[in-house]
Amino acid sequence: MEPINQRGLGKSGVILAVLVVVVLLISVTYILQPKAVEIHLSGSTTVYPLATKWAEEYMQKKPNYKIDVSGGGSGKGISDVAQNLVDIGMSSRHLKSEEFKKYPSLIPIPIAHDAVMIIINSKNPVLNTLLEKGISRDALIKIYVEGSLKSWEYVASIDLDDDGYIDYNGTHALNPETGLLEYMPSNYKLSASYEIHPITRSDASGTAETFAEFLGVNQEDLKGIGASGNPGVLQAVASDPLAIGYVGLAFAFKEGVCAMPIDANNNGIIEEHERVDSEAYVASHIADYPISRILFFVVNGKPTKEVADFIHWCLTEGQTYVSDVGYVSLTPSEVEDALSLIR
Ligand SMILES: [Ca+2]
Ligand SMILES: [Ca+2]
Repeated sequence: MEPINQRGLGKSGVILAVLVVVVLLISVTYILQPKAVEIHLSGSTTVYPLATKWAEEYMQKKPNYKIDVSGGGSGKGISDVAQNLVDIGMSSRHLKSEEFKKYPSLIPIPIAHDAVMIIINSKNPVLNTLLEKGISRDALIKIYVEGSLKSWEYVASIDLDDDGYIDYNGTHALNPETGLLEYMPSNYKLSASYEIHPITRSDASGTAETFAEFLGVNQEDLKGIGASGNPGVLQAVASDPLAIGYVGLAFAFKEGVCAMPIDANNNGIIEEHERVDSEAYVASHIADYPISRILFFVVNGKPTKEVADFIHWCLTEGQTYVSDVGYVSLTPSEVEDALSLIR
């Protein structure tokens, strides 16, 4: 007689053994596999392209990391990290004293250098003169803060319409013969073809704060048409021949726009440190360039080991990618100082 029962037991025994082996294999694979790590960043649109590049490179090295980078401006990055909504806030400006007071556990870690650049449309009616003469800090104050200087004709000091006056705004013009600003007739109309269209940032922006500080004011004092993020300003300037805007170095040498030198000391001459020949030129003169700044990662207290490892990599191996994205890497001693903040 066939031992049916025994054979049946034998079969289930084999199945059980196979199951045990499968479960063991799965557990071993699971234990050996590095655990999945998620890191979230948000904030400065200036830092965004650099952080995105770092995230891509790091995730290639460590496939168990998922690093997610979003924009929103420096203000958002700082408040996000302060509320633990993200692991790292990105900022293109120093923390304000009121932010330190409100969130004393925030630690800003320098990650790279950047410059704030003035850009104009490459079809500006007086492009060549502007690129040669640059724009003075005083003129930028009149355009962005006082709102009194409204004509490209005046910035270039060229009487484009040959009416004997260099247009300044609707009621004033510079008489080239007397060199004085004169009241114009009330019906005097500024030529629409020379009217300056200043573009400013509509989001809480480190770029805007840095630019405003250079002009001696705060971001909210800047006049102009609002655009969101560096990409928004770039797009607005590239699509309007009469526009002027300010962006981070990585956004200044793009299709449709030209970087304009700033006569920061108002002496009528564009000196070596004020020139903006190319991205590489500005990068190599960053210490003397009139509007340069440091970019930051901001953490809330000592970061976790995984977040600290990522930041450590950004500050060491990652520095080689900084110039790829258009910024300037830290000096070795700056790297040392930054590393000490996460140890
Ligand atoms: Ca004129
Ligand atoms: Ca100068």
